[in-house]
Amino acid sequence: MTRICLVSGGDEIRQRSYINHAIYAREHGLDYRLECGIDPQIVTKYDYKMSIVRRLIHQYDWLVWIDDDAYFTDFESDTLHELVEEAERDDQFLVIAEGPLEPNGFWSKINTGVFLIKNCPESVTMLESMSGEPLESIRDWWDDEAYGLFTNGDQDQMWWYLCTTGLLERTKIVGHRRLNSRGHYYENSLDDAFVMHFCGYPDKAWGAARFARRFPDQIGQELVPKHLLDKYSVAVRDPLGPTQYSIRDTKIRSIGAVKKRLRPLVHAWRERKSTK
Ligand SMILES: [Mn+2]
Repeated sequence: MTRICLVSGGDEIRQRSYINHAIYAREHGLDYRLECGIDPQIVTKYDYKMSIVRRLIHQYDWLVWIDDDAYFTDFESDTLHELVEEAERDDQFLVIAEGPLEPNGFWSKINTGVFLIKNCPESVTMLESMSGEPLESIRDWWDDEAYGLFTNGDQDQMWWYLCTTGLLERTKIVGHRRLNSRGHYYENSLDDAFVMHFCGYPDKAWGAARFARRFPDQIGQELVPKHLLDKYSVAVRDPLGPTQYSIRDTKIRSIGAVKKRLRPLVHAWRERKSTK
């Protein structure tokens, strides 16, 4: 049997997404780990993730990384097993989603918030090499038009590594709905996509609560169907109470409104600066 582990973590426990992740893993027969990624070789905040993956890869056949700000929304779907099977069949060592267009215009070729990686020599070499590559030299190589947003982290390092080693050919890049999507792509149903990733949210607990309110009677702030919370004896639910939620909501909305008003000024300033 293929040993698959779902893993998340970082340098601090920020979100209650571990409830969501642990339940998905139990429902689909995956091992699950929440890990602390402290390590001697950390340069950016994203490196905690890569240090965890580097350390665990040897212990499983496949690792599935999921950020702490990404939540499963379709608990029926067995997408992770399906993707491992497809990748094995097609001799691919990495499965990752495109970075879909965000409301602010950002996009990227891949998004490292969720990915599946096989325990094989190519992966081990990639994990060792990519994090050691200075971001300044990757920035020089980067083509904004072709690759999209430069994020100053592991995502750029991975894209650079895949492109410059030819390993892109052995990578499966799937559509965002299949592995790693965003709130504005959900319409009426929690199975409009497999995973909701709260990329770029100023307050992720507020983001999860706000998303859950779009699906009342189906999910709470853990983004897990109620019958599964019951099944796995989850006692603490919806930690952000209605009062706290509305305080944060008002604060975030007013900051958002100010930013929106300032945006044209910032753009004009940037343009003036770049033409100098
Ligand atoms: Mn993330």
